[in-house]
Amino acid sequence: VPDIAMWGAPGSGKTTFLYALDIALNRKQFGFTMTADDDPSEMLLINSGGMLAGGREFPTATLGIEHFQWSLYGRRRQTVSTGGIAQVVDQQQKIILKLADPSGELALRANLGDANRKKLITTLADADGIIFMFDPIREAEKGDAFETTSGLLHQLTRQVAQADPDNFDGKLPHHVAICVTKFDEPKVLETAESLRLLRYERDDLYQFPRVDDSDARRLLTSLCSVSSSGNSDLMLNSLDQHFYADRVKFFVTSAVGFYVNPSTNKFDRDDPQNLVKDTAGFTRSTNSRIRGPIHPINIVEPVLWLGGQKSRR
Ligand SMILES: Nc1nc2c(ncn2[C@@H]2O[C@H](COP(=O)(O)OP(=O)(O)OP(=O)(O)O)[C@@H](O)[C@H]2O)c(=O)[nH]1
Ligand SMILES: [Mg+2]
Repeated sequence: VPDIAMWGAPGSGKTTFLYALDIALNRKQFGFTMTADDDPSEMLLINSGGMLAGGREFPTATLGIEHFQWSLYGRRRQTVSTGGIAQVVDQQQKIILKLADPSGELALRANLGDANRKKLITTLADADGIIFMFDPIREAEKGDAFETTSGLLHQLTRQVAQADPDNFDGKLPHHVAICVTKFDEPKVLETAESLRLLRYERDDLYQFPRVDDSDARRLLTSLCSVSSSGNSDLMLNSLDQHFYADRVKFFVTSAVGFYVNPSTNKFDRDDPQNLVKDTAGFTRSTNSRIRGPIHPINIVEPVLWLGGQKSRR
């Protein structure tokens, strides 16, 4: 069973991502249902729907590290080869999601001595998959993605190396889903548009724009070039250095998705944002609210991708 841990700056959208998972599974036919394996995970499932969809509120900032475990049950189309003949079959699949959701504060250098930081490093070191959240809004304003990433990578690498020095070859063994969050933000949408990366799916009722996974890295690179510190290209470089390229996949995501114009029941390019903010700038649960029904984008996909990888144990 692959263990998955999350990692990203404060306010990058980790907890909202988790809260949106169940709604995302219900919105689109992924063919998976989700059940909780313990009480806190069940509480999150019960509360998350009510909070995001009903109360239209964001979760509060995470303290320490929260651990959840869910099971996803479903069928997946898979190509199997029997006697050299490839066949597409529907296979029953169960994915156990063991997920750690840390406070982004632990990624900051100021909290190096925090006991939970040690725990975060251990959780990440032991995980098979990592969901890495890159918040383009925070990066444009604070520009600390490189600083927070590289410190953690150094500690993580040391821990993995020391745990198994004979087999360590300089790279981390994890699968990593690098998620650009807040795709619904006008700045991010505009950047994707100017790069001509927006795609529309023919069978999408709402005509939401999307960015293909194969273009996600390009968008991230471009968003990095407008970072306020000018250092975020270094972040991408250090991720490249520490992980195997064929174990990294990029996704462009949004937990709340775009606003649906009630009169047309479609995405409206002139009024896309599904968020109301009281304060300009990067956001906290207290100064932003969700505007309408949520339509998560690329929330299930990274989880299924990581969940489908083999555990190292
Ligand atoms: N535009 C947009 N904003 C989002 C989205 N998801 C989260 N946010 C904003 O980001 C804020 C922080 O989200 P959280 O999910 O709490 O972020 P976090 O990474 O868990 O933060 P910590 O627990 O403090 O590390 C929210 O209060 C929202 O204002 C999204 O999909 N789109
Ligand atoms: Mg959180």
